[in-house]
Amino acid sequence: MRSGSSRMPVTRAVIMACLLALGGSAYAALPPLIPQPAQVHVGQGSYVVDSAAAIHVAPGDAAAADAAHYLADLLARTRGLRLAVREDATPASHGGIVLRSDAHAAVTQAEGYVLDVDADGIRVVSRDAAGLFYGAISAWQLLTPDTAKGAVSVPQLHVADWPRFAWRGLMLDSARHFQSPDDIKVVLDAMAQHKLNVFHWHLTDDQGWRLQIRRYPKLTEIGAWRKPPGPLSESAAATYGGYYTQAQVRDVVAYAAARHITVVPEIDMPGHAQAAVAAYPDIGVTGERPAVSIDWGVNPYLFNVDEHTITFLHNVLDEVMELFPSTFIHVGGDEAIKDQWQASPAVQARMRSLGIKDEKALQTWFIERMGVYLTQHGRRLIGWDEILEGGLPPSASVMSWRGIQGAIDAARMGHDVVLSPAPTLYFDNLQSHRSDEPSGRLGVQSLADVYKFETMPPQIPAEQAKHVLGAQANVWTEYLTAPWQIQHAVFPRMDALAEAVWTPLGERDFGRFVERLPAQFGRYRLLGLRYADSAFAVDIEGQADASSKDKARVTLSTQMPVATLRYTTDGSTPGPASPVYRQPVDLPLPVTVTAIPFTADGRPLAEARTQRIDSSSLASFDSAHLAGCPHGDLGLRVPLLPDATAPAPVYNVDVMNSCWQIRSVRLDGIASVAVDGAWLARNYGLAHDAVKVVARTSRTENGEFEIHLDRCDGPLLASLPLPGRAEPGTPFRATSALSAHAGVHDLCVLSTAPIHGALAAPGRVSFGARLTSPETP
Ligand code: TNX
Repeated sequence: MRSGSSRMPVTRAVIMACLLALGGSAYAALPPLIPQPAQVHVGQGSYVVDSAAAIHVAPGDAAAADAAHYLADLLARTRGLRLAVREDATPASHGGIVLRSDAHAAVTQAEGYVLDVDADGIRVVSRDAAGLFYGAISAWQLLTPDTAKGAVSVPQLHVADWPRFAWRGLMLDSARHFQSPDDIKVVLDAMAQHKLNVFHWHLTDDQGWRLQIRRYPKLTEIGAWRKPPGPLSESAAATYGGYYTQAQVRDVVAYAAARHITVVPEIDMPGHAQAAVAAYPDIGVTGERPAVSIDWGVNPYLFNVDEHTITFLHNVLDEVMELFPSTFIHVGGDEAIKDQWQASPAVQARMRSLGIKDEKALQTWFIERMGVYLTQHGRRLIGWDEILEGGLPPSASVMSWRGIQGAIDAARMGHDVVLSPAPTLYFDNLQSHRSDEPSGRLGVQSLADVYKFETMPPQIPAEQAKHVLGAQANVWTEYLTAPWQIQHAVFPRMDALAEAVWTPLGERDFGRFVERLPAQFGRYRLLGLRYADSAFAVDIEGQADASSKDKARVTLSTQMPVATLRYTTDGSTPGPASPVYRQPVDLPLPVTVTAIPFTADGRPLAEARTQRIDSSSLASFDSAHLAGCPHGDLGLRVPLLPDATAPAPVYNVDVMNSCWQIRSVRLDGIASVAVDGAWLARNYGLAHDAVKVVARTSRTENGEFEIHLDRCDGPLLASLPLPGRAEPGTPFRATSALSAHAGVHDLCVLSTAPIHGALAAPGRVSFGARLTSPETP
């Protein structure tokens, strides 16, 4: 259907008016495209697409047909627009949407495209299939500026777009927790919709071998299953695991390819090998058969360095290469502590006979045996930056994760590199301190932190810049146990990542990015993706009033600045007429505060959050307020059991130091404390760091929670003996009287429980008047 601004028939004008009322042209100034294209020029007038429009492709233009069908399907699912895909001899003469492969398209860069919207319709042209696909994705975004259904008006515009980097990736760890092929496909679709093109699939680790290898069936018969810690650990039903059959892998690889995504498999070696060694002890160093690990972190099991093991791994790589057409094959190389190699006379003898000076150099030799093998088969090896340590294997490309130094060093030496530095691009990090944030690492990496990431390290000289292939985010899944948690961790930080790898540096602008986000959030809702609204969700904090027990000072805040916060105090959902929050308000108790953040044009940016504030909630502190102590380095938010998938409960722990701080507690009138806590599994491989775990002397059999005034070495206010150490996953409540103090104080909670066996963690600390009636949250 055509419509120019000048020749719009009356019925169209009516539709347009409705669209305007619905916010259909809200983006006239800022097309809702993520990632922001290289060039956008918005013109005058608009074009309306309704269900009478078709998507036109030339006969024989397979790339256009593929992109057209993907677009048609997306539009049907999200906008309710069912557009026919038509093969027309002369598609350029039609209105509607035209997709066309064109060797002379004005954008010459690989994966680039040109998109025009004018009075005649929407046209996308590209020199390659990926570009056409990305143009179709941009068209979809232009047609979904909001969550309304049906006809949509698109402003006239011209887009010329191409990616800044060739490697635009996401790594997913399917070893620590397993995702079904359907869950993986959800991730692949979302990647494609963000113009990301490399899916790095972490398929093997200490906790599971997830890839069927025909020649070595025990890798999955044994290596894909583990016995989780917890009350049911002895029952067969508690076995955790899963693996991908070769047929499923082919299906996933084809699904990705249809979306212009390359799947880069990772077979981790020589460390993170425990599941493989559990399946075939003869490829391990000690000859003993370990269990498939249930401990996250660093485990000691390495592959052997004898020819038998090298051949075994070459045979595995044969099947890997058969399944994955990717040029790059990832062989891990990370976190391989060398204890087993050092302790083994056979490995030491082999090292000497090879003339290799130490175990780091032995790892280089080991990796290079894989690199040469892959090169012989026309592939390229990539590994984590530890492969630099013993001298960089000549054939290797480097994925740098321990900051960016590995990338700088390797690029200077002329090797290709991909950046995925921790902590910024580690999406297992929480994105806010909110108590409704699910499990993950406690080092918060907000949406803004990810947006600030710059892929090209300035230390890399211009002539070596070509070695920076791009960047990826890594989704490690120790604490992301279910697909919804992966989605929460990935969206919307994937939007920030997409701009880091696609958008020209000069076009990146966080403020304008945030303005384009509401439309993207709408698409997430239409697609049923469980995105995080953490950056905008309202924190509702009550502060006890010193002079009166009957009121509290309530502060509303958000991580990102937002145009308007509206709130209610009667339990209703805030709307356009609700009070606007400007500064902390004193409210009579009890009160239920509900708040929603809005954009300048009145669109909600987050789900409503509600908080009941009364005298007991003012004296009760949950995971948002139980911060770790200085110098603890392994801060985590964990579920009750390592494989639990429920959103709650979660517990903040620091595996290295069982210490928590609570800020600004009013102690006037407080005479008791209750801690709702749990015994958690201590399933962490700490390797050489195990000696650094802080141990404290306990006074009672199971240890206690000690509460100290002001500082962790301050006066002891209360000591709460911990109940009998049951199985991990057991919640408990510990209570105690508390010595009287006045005023507002910081408090420190210490656990004196033994550092072996289950780990005690507080989930909520509540203060009350008398011990006989500890306040319940
Ligand atoms: C380090 S990053 C690892 C992984 C963990 C990750 C997060 C890297 C190459 N190795 O084994 O999953 O930290 O805990």
